[in-house]
Amino acid sequence: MEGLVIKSTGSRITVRLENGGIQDCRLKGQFRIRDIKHTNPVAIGDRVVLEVDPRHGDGLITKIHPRDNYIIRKATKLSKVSHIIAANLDHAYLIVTLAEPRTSTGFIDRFLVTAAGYYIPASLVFNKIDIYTKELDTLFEELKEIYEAAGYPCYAVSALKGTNLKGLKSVLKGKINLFAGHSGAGKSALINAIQPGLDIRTGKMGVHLKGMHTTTFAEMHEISGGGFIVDTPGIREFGLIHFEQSEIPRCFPEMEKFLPYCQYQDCTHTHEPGCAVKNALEIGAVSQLRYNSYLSILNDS
Ligand SMILES: Nc1nc2c(ncn2[C@@H]2O[C@H](COP(=O)(O)OP(=O)(O)OP(=O)(O)O)[C@@H](O)[C@H]2O)c(=O)[nH]1
Ligand SMILES: [Mg+2]
Ligand SMILES: [Zn+2]
Repeated sequence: MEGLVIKSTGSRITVRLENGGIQDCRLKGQFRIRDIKHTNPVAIGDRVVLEVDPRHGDGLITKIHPRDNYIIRKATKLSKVSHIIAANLDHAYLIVTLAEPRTSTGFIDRFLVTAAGYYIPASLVFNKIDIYTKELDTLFEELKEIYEAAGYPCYAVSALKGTNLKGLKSVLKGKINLFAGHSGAGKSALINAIQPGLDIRTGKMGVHLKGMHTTTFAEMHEISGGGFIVDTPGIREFGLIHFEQSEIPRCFPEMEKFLPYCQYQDCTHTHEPGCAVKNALEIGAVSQLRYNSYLSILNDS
């Protein structure tokens, strides 16, 4: 039988069968021994082959199909072992808010670079617009202009009031979508609003406005009409992938098209003469905000 892994907490794996049924599974021992790089040899989003014992109804995963892509998180920056958050993603959505807890543009850009590093298309969802002040509405408009010009669609929604969910719902349809972002940004609340009836636990915003890591395991939720959303635990920062410095410019889509026109092939777009990226910055084709993020990410890598 073929299935899709929708939840995996240690040794308990939940698989959605092709007929829509749900099957609890274990993983055949050989996978654990073979995969020493990851703490979880099977991940959410994996397409698997399984056998079900007709007597006890126990499922056994016997094969994991090759992954189109996957994103990982390392336990620490230096650790050799990593955890696969999800595999076979069609699209990644960063859920942010300009209210509490405010997401910085530095964090947004690191996420977008990471997604580009994995070749996963990404978008930004600005949540909690019900509590934006006039200033925040204006800030949203400014950021939307910058990010959409860079090639990243932006959505403004309120999970609480159910505002502007229609556009978002239509782009999620039929795809495997990742929802990521800081704890407290409203990832789980937004999934509840998109798919009523799921009743995913959400956090209480009280004294600790930073969010309290309500979601502790990633889980894939089915949306009616087709498609899935992977809810993930909140992330503090991004150290998800190690990039060679020379790979970073291509992860800024709005810079990418200028790269062939730099005078030097190994241009770092910082100080070199005849740099097409700096020229694009001067004429406003690359925004100062995004260029600053580029410098900061280049500096850290
Ligand atoms: N005002 C307002 N509050 C919201 C909105 N969406 C979510 N919240 C509140 O924000 C808090 C956090 O929401 P969650 O959905 O638990 O956040 P999360 O991103 O899933 O957080 P973790 O699971 O910890 O990563 C809850 O108290 C929600 O009620 C919104 O659109 N407007
Ligand atoms: Mg959550
Ligand atoms: Zn250059």
